Amino acid sequence: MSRPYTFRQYRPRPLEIIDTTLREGQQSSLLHDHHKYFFTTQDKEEIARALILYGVKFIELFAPNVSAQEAADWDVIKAVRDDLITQKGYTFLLAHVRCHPADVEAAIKVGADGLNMYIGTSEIARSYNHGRGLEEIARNARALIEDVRRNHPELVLRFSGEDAFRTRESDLFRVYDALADCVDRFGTPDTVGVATPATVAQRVRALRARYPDVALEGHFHDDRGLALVNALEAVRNGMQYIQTTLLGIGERSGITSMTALLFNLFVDREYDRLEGYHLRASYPINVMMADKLRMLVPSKEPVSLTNRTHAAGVHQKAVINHAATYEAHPLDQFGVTESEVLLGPLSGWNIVHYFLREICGFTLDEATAKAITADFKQRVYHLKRGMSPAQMLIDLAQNTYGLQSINVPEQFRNAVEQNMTDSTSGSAEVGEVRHASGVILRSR
Ligand code: HCA
Ligand code: CU
Repeated sequence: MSRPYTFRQYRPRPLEIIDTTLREGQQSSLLHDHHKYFFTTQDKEEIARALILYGVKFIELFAPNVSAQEAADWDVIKAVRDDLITQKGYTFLLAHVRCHPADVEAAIKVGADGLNMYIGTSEIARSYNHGRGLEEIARNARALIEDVRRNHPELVLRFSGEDAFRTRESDLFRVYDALADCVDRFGTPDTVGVATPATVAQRVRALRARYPDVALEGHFHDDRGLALVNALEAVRNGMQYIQTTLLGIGERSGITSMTALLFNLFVDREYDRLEGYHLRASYPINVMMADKLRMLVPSKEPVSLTNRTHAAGVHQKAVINHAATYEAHPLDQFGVTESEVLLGPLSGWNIVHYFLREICGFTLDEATAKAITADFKQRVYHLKRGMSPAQMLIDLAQNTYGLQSINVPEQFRNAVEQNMTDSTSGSAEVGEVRHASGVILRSR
């Protein structure tokens, strides 16, 4: 099969994300169990397109023999990739394959750019998954890989000892020693999420020392909540390829989130590892993914609006003055371009005064603002369904306290609104007001 471009012509960047949202991500219980929903072909197209536009150069897909649908979707995703070559360069589509000729043949037939081969190497995987010994694993893998190399030298080949972090180092070496001269990368998946930053650092260093000519790839599961920190530690110790998914979705609690990893590298000033990634698209890509999962961007995701949302009165007052008081990180550079202040029972009189005066245009003094706030804090607990705290506050101000807003004649309205809202951010929705400081007030 002739290709316009192959891995041999590519010079890998200091950090290459291998996104596996369309492979590992599809194993998430969020799809199967909770939402009883599967990615449509269109979802996959959109995810692939977003990843490529973001700057990802390696996308992992299932071997096409997993299901007829997966096989058909290869062509669709290839078309998306081809469509973006002029704009973004080439993106490698990698097939996740067992060390099995059936998987390998199917992947080659569908036009994969590379093969991500895996087989369990830990004692438990060997006993309960496939029953083979280390020598047999190495011998079979070598035969298969040599064959692929000979017939398809353009393919980029990776070999992973599945459950690598429960595989004794000496056992992993026995298998990897036999393959080091015929693969491009070794994967070291932490299949069940047992690794810690210390074990990751030790493993990466040992593998680098032993196989200086083979690139290393990590894949860290989040069973202990360490997927992010393990990936960071791997990168710091010289691992060049990291597998991630959008929002970190995957089997069980998932793996490292792509934007969380890149955001942390940025915070730690590892700028050279961020070459080619469109960081400002981080929040939008998270929103796109959350949307597909029919949820909000999770609150634990570092690149989230939650991290720029303030509910406590003390925080709200300070953020209005100077957002950095409660926002330490450059989230605007990751596409979270506004702070959010939620009006609610924890809001203080400062924000109520600010909202009613600056945003709604009421004339009121501080004493009235304090009285309204006290009232608001009681009533907001009994909010009627469908009414927002902001509506309640306006209602209170007008009907209980008789506040008047300045009545601006029609022909001047736009000019005044421009003063009160940030003209650069377009029109504000009802119950949502943008302020020139970049703070957005929203009541939900
Ligand atoms: C799987 C297991 C895997 C494979 C990772 C790899 C893991 O779902 O097949 O191929 O490197 O976590 O070990 O995702
Ligand atoms: Cu996995």
